[in-house]
Amino acid sequence: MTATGERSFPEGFWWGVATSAYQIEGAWDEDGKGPSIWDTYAHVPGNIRNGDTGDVGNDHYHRYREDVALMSSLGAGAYRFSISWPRIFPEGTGRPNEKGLGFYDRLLVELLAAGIEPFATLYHWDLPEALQVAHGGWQSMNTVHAFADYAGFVASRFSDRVRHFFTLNEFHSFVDMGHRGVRAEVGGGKTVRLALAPGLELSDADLNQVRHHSVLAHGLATRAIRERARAGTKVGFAENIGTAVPIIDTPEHVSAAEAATRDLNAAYMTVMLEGAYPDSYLAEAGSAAPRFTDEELETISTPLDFVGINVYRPSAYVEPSEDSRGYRTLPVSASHPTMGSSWHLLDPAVMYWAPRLTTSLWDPESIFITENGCAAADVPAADGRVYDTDRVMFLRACLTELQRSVAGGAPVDGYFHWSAQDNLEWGDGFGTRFGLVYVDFRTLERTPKLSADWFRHAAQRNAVV
Ligand code: GBH
Repeated sequence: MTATGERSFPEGFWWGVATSAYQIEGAWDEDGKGPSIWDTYAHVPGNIRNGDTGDVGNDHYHRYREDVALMSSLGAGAYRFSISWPRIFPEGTGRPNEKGLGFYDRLLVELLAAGIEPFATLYHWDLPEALQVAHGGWQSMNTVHAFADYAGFVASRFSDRVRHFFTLNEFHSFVDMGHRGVRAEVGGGKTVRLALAPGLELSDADLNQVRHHSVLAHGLATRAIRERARAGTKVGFAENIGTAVPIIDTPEHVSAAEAATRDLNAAYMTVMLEGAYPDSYLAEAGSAAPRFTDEELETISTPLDFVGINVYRPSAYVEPSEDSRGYRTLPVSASHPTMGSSWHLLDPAVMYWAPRLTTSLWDPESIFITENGCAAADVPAADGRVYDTDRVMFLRACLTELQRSVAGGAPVDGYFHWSAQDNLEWGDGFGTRFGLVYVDFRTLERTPKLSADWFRHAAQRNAVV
């Protein structure tokens, strides 16, 4: 079938689904788990829509067997999940909690028996509350060192079964949204304000220092994992890359998009992959610039086995300009379409440009699309099925663009759909659904959606279908 051949992915391409601990596990205070900053944040009325919390979540902690079976039925060959730090170290440091480790042991048994490759994220935002209280969380180097110790310990325990570890998920999100609040542009000059736990409002200088601590934590953790894991264990990060999409595919416009993408990611991907903060970032920060040493920059840019990028939307549209930056950011049209989340500007082309620009800017050995997906107003129809035609449209369009990027030479080795099932969408609560599988949060019954059929066919044929 020629049509399929032209639209296929390289042999060995991973088709996966993704989740995170706080969003699905529930069992928030079971088996010795300590509270995380998300438990504390969610328990304050007003922080999460409808007063939803992750206390029970999807009850994945008890239903993981059914959930792995569901992933199998989706044709997933890989699963990206996160490990809850306060389940392993209830206070953030100290003695490991064997019961918490036992949960991930059981999950891994189930995944490996199903032939699903586990990819583990070590930090998906659920910082042990004890570290927030004692040290101000990521404001302190104590947390940075505690994270590296935890990462090395987890790798020593699980690297006989887990071959890929992601250090931290979405630096820009948990740092900027958690310590200041971020405004995302959604067209027509409108913005939406986004916040995450711990819900702080730091000064510029303090925020820049937290940013620096987060990338330093990544570098130290990478080294700790390499020291303590089995030889051959692969390490990288997962970042929600800020992507500048060029309007036209010409060398001049692409150069402008490269310069803008490098600036958009200055405090995170750029410093991790280049080992230096861009001059423009430091100049703009002025006296609020982070304090750092050359040795820290070297740690932050420890060579990686792969780069993980979460790709949802363009951060900006740009065109070339004569000024020193080399690009101009364009306003977004008031009628630009969005998907089911307030911030989710729709443009499938970002799935072409994010891997292409990552490759031309930083030339990584390997790239994973660690997240991509959309929220939709999923409602079971009279026949019990969920007809998420908009998610199918989104998936097909994004994977068409990804296939084009890979065919053009971007070294992408896998795609993880966010999410395996509906779950607690942070401040948006359970009402904002990202799953391929519908979850009734009253009964916790799971039902695959129409998009699950699409995903299964694509995964089985290793092609856009
Ligand atoms: C990811 O967040 C998270 O990793 C995951 O836990 C979450 O459930 C999922 O995606 C769906 O939201 O990009 O210019 O709008 C990514 C979502 C990234 C959305 C940062 C808001 C703000 C800046 N967020 N984004 S912009």
